[in-house]
Amino acid sequence: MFKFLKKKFKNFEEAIEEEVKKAVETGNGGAEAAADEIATAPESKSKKISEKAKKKVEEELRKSLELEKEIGEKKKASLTISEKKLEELMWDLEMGLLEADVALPVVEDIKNSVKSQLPYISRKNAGKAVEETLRKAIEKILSTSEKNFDEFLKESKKPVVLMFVGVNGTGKTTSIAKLAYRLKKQGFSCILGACDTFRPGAIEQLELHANKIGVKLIKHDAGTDPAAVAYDAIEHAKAKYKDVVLLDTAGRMQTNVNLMDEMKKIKKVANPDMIIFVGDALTGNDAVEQARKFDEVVGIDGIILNKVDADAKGGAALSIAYTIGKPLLFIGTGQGYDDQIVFTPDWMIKRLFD
Ligand SMILES: Nc1nc2c(ncn2[C@@H]2O[C@H](COP(=O)(O)OP(=O)(O)OP(=O)(O)O)[C@@H](O)[C@H]2O)c(=O)[nH]1
Ligand SMILES: [Mg+2]
Repeated sequence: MFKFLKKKFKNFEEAIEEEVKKAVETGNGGAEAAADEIATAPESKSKKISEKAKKKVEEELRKSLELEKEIGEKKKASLTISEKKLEELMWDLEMGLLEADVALPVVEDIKNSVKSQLPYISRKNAGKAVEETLRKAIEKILSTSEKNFDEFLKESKKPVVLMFVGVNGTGKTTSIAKLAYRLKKQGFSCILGACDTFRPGAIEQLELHANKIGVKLIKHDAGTDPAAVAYDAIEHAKAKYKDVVLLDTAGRMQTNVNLMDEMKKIKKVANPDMIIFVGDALTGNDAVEQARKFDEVVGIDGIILNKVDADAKGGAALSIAYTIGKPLLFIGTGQGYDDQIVFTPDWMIKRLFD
């Protein structure tokens, strides 16, 4: 998982470390050494302060502040890698991220964060320091995903209606089955609505899952109006005091106007509490573009990204929430009911750096 992206980050860390080492060996690290020397000074200063503390506290404090400023300036001047080399390494990083299917705005953000922090990196443990800088940049990017789905569900008025949308084959039906399985285990009662009346076999596919998991399915005949199925599923849930309605919909290309219109109709009738876009991690930037289009047409509230188990690159998982501005709620890591993980920034950061 995400091997490719992980490697790109590692390469960058190692390249910076290598360059810093070279610069120190050839004697270009003087300013950095001076800064390191000064960096140890506040401790001795503070000892002095404690000795003469009573009278001179204010005076020392002022000196300390000046010293801190001085360290900052020296550190800034301490980068031992030439501007040209740095540009070269940044370029390699940028290309690596693009190859890993990281979306352009995310690449820009990472680049800017790293660029602004690099001048402060100490020559000691430069690789580790660069990793820390990258981690911080990634944390910031992933912070869009800090929505807590479980809290949302607990707090929402029942029945909570969830509508799943996305292009063909991204794993909508499987995601619904996984989520219903999870919710049932948590003690929520679920109703599945078979609103994919378009693709032959789609109703049977969902029915099979419903039977296996042990949840109720509401269905009409193939070819009928999916909005009517949604309506019935919700009415049923209200009458039987069920907690959650999960509406499957037919996969559609974001360019298919008729099917996109049909989705608007389902939305109008169902008035869902959450529209969840389901994407396929393996499609990289395309998944991000699809999410953007679905958001424009119908408005999405959250994202599930599937097939992450087979995704060596990692760009879609890193980029999708930040680019669309909607949280990545779950990721699919296989075909089994248990293969759905709550997405957290920490989860991804661990996989990229540990
Ligand atoms: N490896 C892996 N396969 C997955 C994952 N999620 C779904 N799949 C597989 O992807 C295929 C398509 O899944 P579906 O759930 O039918 O996709 P869909 O979006 O409902 O497809 P349509 O109804 O045709 O639009 C199935 O073979 C799933 O088992 C995942 O997280 N990892
Ligand atoms: Mg389906």
